[in-house]
Amino acid sequence: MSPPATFRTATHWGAYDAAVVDGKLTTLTPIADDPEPSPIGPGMVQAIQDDLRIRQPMVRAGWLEDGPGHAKGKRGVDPFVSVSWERALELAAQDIARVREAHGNEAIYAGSYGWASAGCFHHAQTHMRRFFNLIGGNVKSVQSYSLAAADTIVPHVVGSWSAVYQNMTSWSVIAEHTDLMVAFGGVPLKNAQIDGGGVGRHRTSGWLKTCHDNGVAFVNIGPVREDIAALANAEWMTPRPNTDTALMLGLAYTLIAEGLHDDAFLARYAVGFERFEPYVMGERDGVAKDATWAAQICGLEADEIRALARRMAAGRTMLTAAWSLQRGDHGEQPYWMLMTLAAMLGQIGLPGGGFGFGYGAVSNVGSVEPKIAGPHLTAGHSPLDRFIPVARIADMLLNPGATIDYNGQKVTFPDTRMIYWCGGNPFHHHQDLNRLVKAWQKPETIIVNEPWWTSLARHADIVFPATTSLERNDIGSAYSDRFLFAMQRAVDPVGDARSDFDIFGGLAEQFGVREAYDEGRDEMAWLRYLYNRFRQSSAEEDLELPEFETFWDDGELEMPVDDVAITLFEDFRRDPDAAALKTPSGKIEIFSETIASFDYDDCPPHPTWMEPVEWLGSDTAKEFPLHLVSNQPRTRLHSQYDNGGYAQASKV
Ligand SMILES: Nc1nc2c(c(=O)[nH]1)N[C@H]1C(S)=C(S)[C@@H](COP(=O)(O)OP(=O)(O)OC[C@H]3O[C@@H](n4cnc5c(=O)[nH]c(N)nc54)[C@H](O)[C@@H]3O)O[C@H]1N2
Ligand SMILES: Nc1nc2c(c(=O)[nH]1)N[C@H]1C(S)=C(S)[C@@H](COP(=O)(O)OP(=O)(O)OC[C@H]3O[C@@H](n4cnc5c(=O)[nH]c(N)nc54)[C@H](O)[C@@H]3O)O[C@H]1N2
Ligand SMILES: [Mo]
Repeated sequence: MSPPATFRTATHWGAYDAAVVDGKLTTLTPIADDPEPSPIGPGMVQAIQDDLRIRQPMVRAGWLEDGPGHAKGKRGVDPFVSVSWERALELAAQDIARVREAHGNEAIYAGSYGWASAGCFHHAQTHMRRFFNLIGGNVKSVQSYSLAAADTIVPHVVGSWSAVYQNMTSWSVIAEHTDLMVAFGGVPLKNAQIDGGGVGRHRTSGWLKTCHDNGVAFVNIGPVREDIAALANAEWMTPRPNTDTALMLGLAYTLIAEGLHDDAFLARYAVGFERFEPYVMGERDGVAKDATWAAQICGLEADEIRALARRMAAGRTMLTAAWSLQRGDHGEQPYWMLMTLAAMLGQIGLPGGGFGFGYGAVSNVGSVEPKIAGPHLTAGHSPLDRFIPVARIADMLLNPGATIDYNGQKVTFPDTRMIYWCGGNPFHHHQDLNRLVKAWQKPETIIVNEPWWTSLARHADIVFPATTSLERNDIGSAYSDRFLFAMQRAVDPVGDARSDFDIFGGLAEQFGVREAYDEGRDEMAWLRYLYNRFRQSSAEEDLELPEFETFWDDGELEMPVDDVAITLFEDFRRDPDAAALKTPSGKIEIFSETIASFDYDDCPPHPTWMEPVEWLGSDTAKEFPLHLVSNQPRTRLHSQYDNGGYAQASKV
């Protein structure tokens, strides 16, 4: 046996060294400098070359025999036949051309949501978009399953979601200044393993420990105790899932009733408190949203709620909510209410006070790492401007031509004849999968690039086998930290798999746009080009980076930049005129005239408790008393590497 060769690689859950013996991947070892490496990485070994890999281009037998448009429930049931690359590319290109000619590019949905793999060149969806942009575009998706409600409500309240996300108060500031961190949905370390594009160093559990050692008290509010690790010794409150807004209203009532809210802050930095307060006090509907009212809805003790409100007002308090809270029915409300509660406490913009979202949701939230946009591939310009909100896919397929309300706009669903998906899995990520399965039979053709026989690949007509990142060269660069990793090809492509770059290159060739698509560069030429472009823009900011070859041989590059220590909205607090928020009033909008103008039944103009469709306080819960919390999995990223060793070992 020859000695193992080692290759550096990067994943959404960290960087590893891959050992390969005789062409076979044997181990993935976390890089030495990562203080809390994720165990998902080593478990990839079992999956990369396993029997679930798709080894040749495959076509659904019924589609091949009867032609496009003959699904009739057979997608996901029919067998597949293997075809050559030449034939597969020709079939796909001919059908894309047919759909464009007969129905226009708006009949092609390539919204293709999903996490794909780390690597700034081989980013699956960017290649797909580069290709479609060259042939007239496609219907795309906007926003994410992660954060769509936050992304929509937060701008109405404080002006911008990205400004909040990118400037979340740093852990170092919390550790130094915060007395009490009240975390709705906790700070789940299981989730902090991950970050889009990678994690150079995992530090969240270290920060939790530092905070605890410094005397920061934690309250974990949610259904799962370990959403805050035992090392932080958090108190635990367990309201019924999906009732956080009611709990926060009960806290708000107590603050008002006991004169603990900050009138001066509300007058100077917020608008609309005077229209929200009567709702809380029950002056309009006769229902006081007091602690007793909240306790009944949430299944808590009223005294617990009152005591927490008093404690929040007594010291420096950081309020935070997990992303999961906005991923439920009326998901806008707990986020709006959290910001309102923080405004009432009057500590927004003070070190260690105010609010934040998603500490622990991914590794970078609160991190002291500077956020750096590393090398990246661009997709070009889309000639077609049609979109759907991402989670509307089943609605779109089932209701072509229907018009829906979306954040004050109208969106009309296109008549989708073709779907192209790559780097995601709707059969993992969509809600109500039975409805999706039904909707999925409607398009004439579905094309998928995938490394494995996932539920998505099994429900396609043409399946292109894609390589994994261990079968190609790339650069690992997460926007969330200062590290760049060489991702060195460790093993040969499994079977006849090709990279998404090669697959779309092959399709571009059929349409006569290959030159525009790949700009005459092969994989390594692209890596050099992207790296050098980044090196040059860094030099303009006086950051000297090594030459590509040095970086590539070292396997890692740490950018010479300092840690950050951010307090969210510090500038706004210091000078609310000069640093006005990007809301219509320039202030925090507790009441939003914009939202009032939408006149939506399910989103009143100030934070409001509305019963969710399903919850444990409803009448149906008497018959069905189990609430299933389908949170993010500890042992994988979504559906990825469920066939890996770590996830498999966790199975019951
Ligand atoms: N019940 C429930 N559902 C949820 C959630 C929940 O909490 N509960 N969370 C939601 C959230 S927040 C999200 S973000 C979504 C995630 O949903 P997705 O991002 O769609 O899930 P993944 O399993 O990461 O899908 C990625 C797919 O890309 C494939 N892939 C990886 N690398 C490559 C590549 O280089 N090329 C190609 N062509 N394919 C590649 C993988 O094999 C995998 O099948 O799920 C959502 N769904
Ligand atoms: N290991 C791992 N980490 C991941 C991911 C993964 O797939 N695997 N996915 C990544 C992605 S794409 C995203 S978007 C983030 C998502 O980040 P989050 O949305 O924060 O993650 P979740 O695990 O869905 O939810 C966090 C916790 O909220 C609690 N919770 C659920 N419902 C309620 C409720 O109604 N009220 C309260 N107070 N708490 C509730 C649950 O106990 C859950 O453990 O995670 C990222 N991190
Ligand atoms: Mo997500």
